Amino acid sequence: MLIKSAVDIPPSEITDPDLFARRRHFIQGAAASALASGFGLPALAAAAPQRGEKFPDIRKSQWTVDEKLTPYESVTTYNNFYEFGPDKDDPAKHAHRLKSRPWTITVEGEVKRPQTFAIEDVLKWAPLEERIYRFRCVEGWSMVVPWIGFSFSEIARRVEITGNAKYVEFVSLADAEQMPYVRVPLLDWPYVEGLRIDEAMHPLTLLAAGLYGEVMPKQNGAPLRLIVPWKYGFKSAKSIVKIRFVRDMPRSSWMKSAPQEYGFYSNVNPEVPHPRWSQAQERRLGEFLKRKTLPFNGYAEQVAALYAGMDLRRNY
Ligand SMILES: Nc1nc2c(c(=O)[nH]1)N[C@H]1C(S)=C(S)[C@@H](COP(=O)(O)O)O[C@H]1N2
Ligand SMILES: [Mo]
Repeated sequence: MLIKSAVDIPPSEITDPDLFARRRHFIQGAAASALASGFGLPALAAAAPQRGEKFPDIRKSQWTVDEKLTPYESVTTYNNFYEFGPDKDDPAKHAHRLKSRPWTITVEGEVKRPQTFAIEDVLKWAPLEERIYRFRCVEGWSMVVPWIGFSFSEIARRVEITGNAKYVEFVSLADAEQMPYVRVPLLDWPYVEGLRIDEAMHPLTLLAAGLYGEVMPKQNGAPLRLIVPWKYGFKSAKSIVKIRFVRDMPRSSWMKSAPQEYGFYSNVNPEVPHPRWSQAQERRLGEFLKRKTLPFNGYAEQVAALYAGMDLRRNY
């Protein structure tokens, strides 16, 4: 479907600017007509995004890389958050419409104590840590971000998962009143992603509530989003409202939109090209020269054992 394939072509890989322009025009036309009823196109974000509130008492973490940080400005203005539009600057322009308080997160499925938590309570589950992670988008750009959060595994203790919990499904908010592009079939909404239970329970898997010492900017997935640093960025679902522990492998929004391009695992792997471009290299936001992409995004030592015996070309 044209409207879907257009959004995930990395701008850097476009060789035919004319074709790109036509596709963009098509998307915008479709978006405009979908929006015509009821939802006025938002005015440009009033002023520069407000810097967020600081978290007190942030601990340092052992799960941190010693690399040059990507500037706050780049991390918060070059985003993928399709609920707010397909262009990199759409989230920073439109995400001010997101109401990140009050906010609840429902935890259900294969758990002894399904519950809906207020975000304020979720943030008390564990001490907040600063973790500097590499983050690699499937489109070929990457960044190094000081996230604030705690390991997802803390959640299991709260809800007592059963032995039937083999996978975890993460569901993002899909509210057309706040998110204009939820009226546009760019993806199958709500945005859904999934992990195998052992991937979810790995200490590197982070529930992030902030970055650069501050509450999460809305364009980066306020109030709480996932970060799975050894996988392509799309696994890291934003603005999570539901976490489901399930028996069967979830079908993510990206698997539904293009199964031949986006598999369930989506581990960063320089040796397995995306069907339309290589994954051997990446460009750090703000840098000119490309660098080599590392297996598991540089986290092989920590996570490769999770995939022992698996054919990672087939399980991409
Ligand atoms: N709900 C939701 N989550 C999402 C996305 C999205 O469009 N919607 N985009 C994904 C993709 S493709 C990437 S690369 C990262 C981008 O995170 P960032 O904007 O904080 O860099 O968010 C991921 N999580
Ligand atoms: Mo991405």
